[in-house]
Amino acid sequence: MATDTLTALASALADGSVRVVDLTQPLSERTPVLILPPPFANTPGLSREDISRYDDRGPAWAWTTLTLGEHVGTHFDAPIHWITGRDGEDVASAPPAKLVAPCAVIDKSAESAEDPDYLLTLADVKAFEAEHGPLPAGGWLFLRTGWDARAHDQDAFLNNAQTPGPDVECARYLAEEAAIVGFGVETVGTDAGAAHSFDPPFPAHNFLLGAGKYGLTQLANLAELPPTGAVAIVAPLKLVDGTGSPSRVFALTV
Ligand code: 23J
Ligand code: MN
Repeated sequence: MATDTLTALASALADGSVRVVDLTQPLSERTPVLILPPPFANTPGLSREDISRYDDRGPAWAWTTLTLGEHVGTHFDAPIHWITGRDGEDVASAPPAKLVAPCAVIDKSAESAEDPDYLLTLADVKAFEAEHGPLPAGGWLFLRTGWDARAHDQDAFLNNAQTPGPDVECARYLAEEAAIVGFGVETVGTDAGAAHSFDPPFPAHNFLLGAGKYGLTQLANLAELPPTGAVAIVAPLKLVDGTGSPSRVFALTV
């Protein structure tokens, strides 16, 4: 029976009736990076240095050394990223079965275009659940805001820290009551740009990571997914003691 399911999936992938959508932003020196206000330290983006480039240092091969923060580009937040989750999982400990899981997509792109500080509320999530059923048990909630269209440009993407995200009550619900394993966004962080001044600060990080759940940022192409029914494949590096990791993220959708 399970074999038939996989055979059917393989056929559907081959004939295109199930599509693979790439939810990953390109990772390069130009990938936008979070900027926290003083006095906080900031992460480097990506930089590269040649080890050799078909030259004296290696005549037939090119390879480079990467420098980048764990939290750069499309990336995964592990529970130990936040002090509330410090006794939880590092990136390497996240079980694969939680990384390949159903995803629901809540679309607040119109609201976010109208108001870049748009806050996702508990009422928004309840309305979504009333229409589409409960958020997927053991799955992901992805917030669509249209922010992926800005990801080619650091200034447009950070937007002077005016970016959408969940409010405190919504973050608490997603962490403590919804049966999801994680929350993913198109913006630079799972929290809104204004969330440093919330109580508690950065509630999505505080509550979700504190509950042992995951974050996922800088997603692309959520517009191609239905509100429910897609399956996410989230692939961070198996980085021992990692607090986060750049990740390749796909979705399977009909
Ligand atoms: C550290 C502090 C605040 C934030 C973040 C990191 C992130 O967005 C992140 O990538 O985890 S908001
Ligand atoms: Mn992060």
